[in-house]
Amino acid sequence: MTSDCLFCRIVAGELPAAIVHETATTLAFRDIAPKAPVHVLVVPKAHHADVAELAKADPALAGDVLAAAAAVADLEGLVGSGFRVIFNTGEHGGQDVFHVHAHVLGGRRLGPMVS
Ligand code: DGP
Repeated sequence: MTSDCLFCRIVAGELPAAIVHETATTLAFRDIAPKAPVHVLVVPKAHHADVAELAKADPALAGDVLAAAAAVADLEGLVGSGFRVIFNTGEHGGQDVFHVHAHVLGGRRLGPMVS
């Protein structure tokens, strides 16, 4: 837990979020500014800055995040139609919140991946 981290504070229950899925190691909640009909963020409960740091520090936890992203897609009814999982990473990747999170997006045909 990092007290100045927004997503650590959501994990700790200090800030509200619309939670859709939880495991022992991960939490999934709806994005506050959705870019698609379904837009859920999946985070590890432990603080890691980005996916590169997470994968190096704790590969099993990185796998937990991916498994949770797939579970969210299933729960939200996206598996048949398709969906996208994105880890924005660093400045050029457009990352704004430096607690690693997978965006799970779906519910409509998504546009080009890179802009
Ligand atoms: P990124 O740019 O990849 O770091 O994505 C950060 C996402 O976090 C962005 O889509 C908006 C979302 N977000 C920012 N603040 C909050 C918040 O307080 N609650 C929730 N649920 N989502 C937030």
